[in-house]
This record gives sequence, structure tokens and C-alpha cells, in this order.
Amino acid sequence: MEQRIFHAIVRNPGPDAAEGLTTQTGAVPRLKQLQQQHAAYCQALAALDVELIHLEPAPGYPDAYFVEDTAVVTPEVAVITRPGALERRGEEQAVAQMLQNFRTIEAIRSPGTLDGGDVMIVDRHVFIGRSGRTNQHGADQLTRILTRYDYHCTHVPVLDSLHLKSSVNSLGDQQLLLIATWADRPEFKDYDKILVDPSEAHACNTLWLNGYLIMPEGYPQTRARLETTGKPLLTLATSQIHRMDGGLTCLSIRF
Ligand code: CIR
Repeated sequence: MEQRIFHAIVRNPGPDAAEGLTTQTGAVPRLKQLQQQHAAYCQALAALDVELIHLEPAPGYPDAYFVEDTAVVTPEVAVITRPGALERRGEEQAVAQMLQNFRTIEAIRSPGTLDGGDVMIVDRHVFIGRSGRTNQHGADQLTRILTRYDYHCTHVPVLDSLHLKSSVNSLGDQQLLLIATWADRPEFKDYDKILVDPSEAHACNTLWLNGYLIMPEGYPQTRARLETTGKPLLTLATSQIHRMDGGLTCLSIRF
């Protein structure tokens, strides 16, 4: 069943937003265009009846606009993360302060590390990526917390991408969008699947929100496959965000 999203925390990209962590070796992101793409994203969410909560940029934290990594929010609880990249540790503080207005707060503690990009919630089932950012302690702590709220957690080794949600996302109705190389992974055997060709890997990071699918522009093969869902489809430019290893889910915390 779809969870209606009422709020989204977003954080405007600051003047240093193009200087964050990235594994992309191509061109350096253009700051102005990156900020425009972020603004268009915010507008798209607002048009889907989501109330935006804007946090100020965090000086010294160029990746802070990828807010998704700093908290995992369910209808019952907000779990503040301990980001896996040392450079990003501290971004979570302003997010925690804001979320305490909405939810009971829990937190991932040392030696645990966890990025929200490694957490995919599908109804009462939570998939937790064990990645370069999320360690076993972090995954175990989140499992313990969410089990108390009646969620069932599955750990998923992520060896070939930054985060779990770089490679798989929920489309609702028991359907997942996932990278074709993961098609036979046992963790996802109970779901219907739409596969993304590795040549369009970035399109895996499609956001299902209030009945709509929001996908990155420029991925025609994946777009054609997503059209078969019958769900209304929006596309957004993400070229500069992608240069920083980010995608559409990373830019907000939705609840
Ligand atoms: C980082 O490397 O942490 C950022 N440049 C990108 C984070 C993307 N976040 C996400 O996929 N949830």
C-alpha cells in the first residue's frame, strides 16, 4: 500500500556543492546548473502536494544537499544516521533537529555507519544495503530499531555501486526497478521486476512518490519500460547531480 507523502526535507546546494565526494571522472559539475536542477526537483515535489521543509546549506559540508543519507523515516520513527563518509559526518545534526518536530528520534551509534541511500522500504519490509558506506554494525542497529516497530529487515550486499538505491528502487504495487545484473538476486525474488540496462544504470534511481514516477531524463529504454506500469511519469534533468554521484531519491527525506 502506498504511503502518502506529506513532507520532504530538502537542503539547498551551497556555493561549494560541486566540490563534494564523487567517483565520476568526467567533467566537474556546473554549480549554477546544479542549483537549477535542484530547484526544479523541489518544484516537482511541491506540485505533487508535498510540503517542502528547506534547510540552509551547511558550510564545510558540500554534500549536505544529499539529505536522504542522514535519516531513515517511517510513519513511526526517525532514525538519524551516522554517515559512512567521514567528510559527511555532522550533516545529520540539522536534520535531527528538524525531524524531532515530527517523530520519535532514534540514532545509529559508533561503530555503526549507515547512509539513507542504502535503505529501501517496501511496505513493512526494509532492505538495508551493506555497502562502502553502511557497515554491518549500522545495518544491525537499524534492524534492531525497526524490528521493534514491526518491520522485517533484509541485508543486501552492495559491491558494485555507491548505495543500494543506486541499483534498486520500489515502484509500488510490489514492483521493483532494478539493474539487470541484479535480476536473479534472491533478496528480491518475491517482487515483480522492471530491469534497467547497465547502459542506463543511473535511471535505476527513479522516485515513486504519491502515485507518480519521477525519473532522470535521457534514458529512453528505461522510460519505455516504466510506461508499461501505467503510472504517470515525470522526468527531471539530473546531469549535474549525477556528476556528484547523486540521483533523485538522494535529494530529499520524504515522510
Ligand atoms: C556522496 O558521495 O556521498 C555524495 N556525493 C552523493 C550521495 C548520493 N546519495 C544517495 O545516493 N543517497
